[in-house]
Amino acid sequence: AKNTSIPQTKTFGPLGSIPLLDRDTPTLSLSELAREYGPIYRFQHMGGHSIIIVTGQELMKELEDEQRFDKSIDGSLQRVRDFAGDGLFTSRTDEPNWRKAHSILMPAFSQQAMKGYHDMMSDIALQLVQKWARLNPDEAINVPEDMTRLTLDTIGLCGFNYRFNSFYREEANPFIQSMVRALDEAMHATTRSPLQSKLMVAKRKQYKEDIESMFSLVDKIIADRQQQGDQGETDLLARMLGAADPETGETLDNENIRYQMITFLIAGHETTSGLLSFATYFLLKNSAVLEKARAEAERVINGDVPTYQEVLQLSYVRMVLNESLRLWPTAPAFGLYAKEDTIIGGQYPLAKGDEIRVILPELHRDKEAWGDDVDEFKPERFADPSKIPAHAYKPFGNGQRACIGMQFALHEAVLVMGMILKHFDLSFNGEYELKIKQTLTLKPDQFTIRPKLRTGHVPAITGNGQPAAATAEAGKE
Ligand code: HEM
Ligand code: LEH
Repeated sequence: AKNTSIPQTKTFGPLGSIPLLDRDTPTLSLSELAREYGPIYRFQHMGGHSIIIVTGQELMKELEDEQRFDKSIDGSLQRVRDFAGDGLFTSRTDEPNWRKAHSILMPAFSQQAMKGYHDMMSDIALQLVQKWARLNPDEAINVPEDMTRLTLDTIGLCGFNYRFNSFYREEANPFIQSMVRALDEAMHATTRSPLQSKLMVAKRKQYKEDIESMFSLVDKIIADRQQQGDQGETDLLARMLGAADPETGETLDNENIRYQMITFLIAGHETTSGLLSFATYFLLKNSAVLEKARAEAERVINGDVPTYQEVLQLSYVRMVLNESLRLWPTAPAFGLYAKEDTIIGGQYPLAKGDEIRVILPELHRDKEAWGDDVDEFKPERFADPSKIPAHAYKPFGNGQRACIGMQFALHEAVLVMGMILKHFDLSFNGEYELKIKQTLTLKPDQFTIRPKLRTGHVPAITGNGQPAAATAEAGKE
C-alpha cells in the first residue's frame, strides 16, 4: 500500500489552525472543515500538536478496533478531569478505577435496572407536564431550560435521592452554576495558548472556586449518607457505597464516588436535555412525524403516565429520538489515540500516540451510509435495526468506552416525550430559526414553544401511585 499524507488545514504561524475555529462552537467548525478537506484531515493545534479529524464511516469502522485504538483523555476531557477526576467518563482505560467502576456500575445501568428508576423518572416528568398544563394561553416555554430542569432533577433523584426542585426555581442551583461555568471554561481553555490562560487571572480563580464548591457539596452528600447508614435506598449512590467489584472484591473509595457523582450530574444535566430539545424542534418542523408519534402515544399510553412496559412499546417515539441524535448528536465528538504505528484507510500512516477526534454531526451525515437525503429528518431509517449503518451512527460513543447511561437517557427521554405528545398540542412561539449553542454539548439556542393542553385535565398520579385515568377505570369495575 502506498502512504499518502493526510490533508492538512491551513495554518497561521504559532496559532496553528486555531483561527479557523469559532471558539463558541468548535465542533461545528470542525464539521465545516470536513466539507472542505474530506473525511480525514489534520488540524494543526498550537505548540506543534496536531489532531486528526475523522468524519467518514469507512475510517470509523477501522477506529472501532480496540487493539489499535483506545479512548483519549486529551484536549477538553483533560480539563473536565479537573473536576470529574478518574470518574468513568474521564479516566484512561488503563487506570484501575475505570475497570473497577465499570464492573460495579454496569448492572445499575442495565435495561432491567430501569424498572427501579421508572417511578422516580415519572415523578419528575409529571412536574414538567403539570407546569405546562397550567400555563396561560399567552405564555411560552423555553424548551432547553425546562428539559434541563427535568434531566437534572431526574439524575438527582435516581442518583442520590436528592431533589434539586428545579421546577420551583428560576435560577439554577449554585452547584449547577458552578458546573456549567466549569464546563464552559473546559471547552474554551482548549483553544487558548498556555500564556493566554495564565493571563486570565479572574477566570482561573473562578474555575478553582467552582471546582471546590462542587467537591464540597458532593462530599457532604456522601458523608451524610454514610452517617445515616443503609436505609434501603435503591439509588446509584447506595450501589456505589455497597457493591464490591467481583474481580477484586473492593468497593469504590470516597474520592472516586465523588468523581462518579459529578460525572453523572454532568451527563444527566447536559446531553439528555439537548436530545429532548432537538427532538421537540424536529417534531414541530415535521408535522407528519408529529402526528404519527402522537398517534402512537395515544394508542400505547393508557393512563396519564406511561408504565414501564408502555415506555418499551413507544417504538416510534424511540425512532424519533434516534433520528434526532443522528442529525444533532448532543455529545458531538469523542477522542481516540493510536496504540501503535499503523495505517488507516489503506494509505494514511499514523504514529503511536497520534490523537484522533471523531466528529459526529458529520459522520452521521455520511451519504454513503445514509443516502442522499441525509439532511432530512426521517425516523423510519431506524425502523429495522439490522439496516442501521452502525459505523456511521455513534451518538453514544464506541466499544468498551461507550456511554454507560444510554438506557437511562433513552428510558427517560421516551417516557417524557410520550407524555408530552399525549397531553399537548405544540407550536413554535413565533418564528424560529435553529441556532446551535455549544457548552461542550449541543443544544438549540433560544428555542421557545407554546404548549396547549389537549386532554382537558391536568395529568396526575393519584394517592395510590396509579395514574389518574387508570384509577378511574379500575374504580368502574
Ligand atoms: C460516555 C453520549 C447520557 C454517563 C459517553 C460517550 C458518549 C456519550 C458519546 C463516550 C464519550 C467518549 O468516548 O469520550 C451520551 C449521550 C447521552 C448520554 C448522547 C444522552 C442523550 C448519559 C447519562 C449518563 C451518562 C444520562 C449517566 C447518568 C456516561 C458515562 C460515560 C459516558 C459514565 C463514560 C463510560 C465509560 O467510559 O466507561 N456518553 N451520554 N451518559 N456516558 Fe453518556
Ligand atoms: O472538539 C473540541 N475540542 C477539541 C480541541 C479543539 C481545539 C478542536 C479537543 O481536542 O477536545 C470541543 C468539543 C468536545 C466535545 C466533547 C463532548 C463530550 C461531552 C459529553 C458530556 C456529557 N456526557 C458525559 C457522559 N455522557 C454524556
